[in-house]
Amino acid sequence: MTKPKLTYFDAPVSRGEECRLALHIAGVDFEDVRLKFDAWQAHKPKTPFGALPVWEEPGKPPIAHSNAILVLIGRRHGLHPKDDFEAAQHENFMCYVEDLRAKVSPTLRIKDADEKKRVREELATSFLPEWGGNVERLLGDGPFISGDKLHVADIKLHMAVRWFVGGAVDHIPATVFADFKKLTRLHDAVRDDARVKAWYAKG
Ligand SMILES: N[C@@H](CCC(=O)N[C@@H](CS)C(=O)NCC(=O)O)C(=O)O
Repeated sequence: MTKPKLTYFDAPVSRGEECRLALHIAGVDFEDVRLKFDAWQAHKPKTPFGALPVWEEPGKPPIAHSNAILVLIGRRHGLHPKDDFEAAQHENFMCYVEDLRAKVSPTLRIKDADEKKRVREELATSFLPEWGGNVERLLGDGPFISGDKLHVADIKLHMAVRWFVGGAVDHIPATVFADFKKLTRLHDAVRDDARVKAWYAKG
């Protein structure tokens, strides 16, 4: 291995994509390893905790967990606050995105269509509005968590909102977070960042 490497599934989503975006914005030259889903079971035992993303640097042990990877990138490249308290505020948002994923991701594996609809509709009327409201109350004048500077935690919140705004999650309305103006503004500000646009323009 001659340069650092991020391994995730071959899809521009979730925990892997937020790490790729952070690395791109930070200007890190990294190997973007995209694992096909059918290669996962063979690869899983080679990862630290049986999950992706995984970050590797020459001569160092691998790092797992998206938040650990994001904070490492953020600290090194000015995308995570230097002040300890402000950093913890950012990390509480990052952990809260993981709470959201822990609620919604298991519904991807529900096989029964009626049960999936029931569970997702319940999330759409209870957990998700509560989640959005809690984030909204903690956001300030924006557009990002710490004003006009984008950090890794903003990327993470953006990815959480982006999951739903396209309407790709059946039974969860694309408008589930629309009432939360600050959260929507943050999502849009990350989407419209020139570096983020450049990442998607690469194709
Ligand atoms: N807390 C971990 C969760 C990692 C995780 O569950 N990753 C999913 C993909 S987003 C995964 O590897 N799923 C496959 C599996 O668990 O077998 C993180 O933030 O990275």
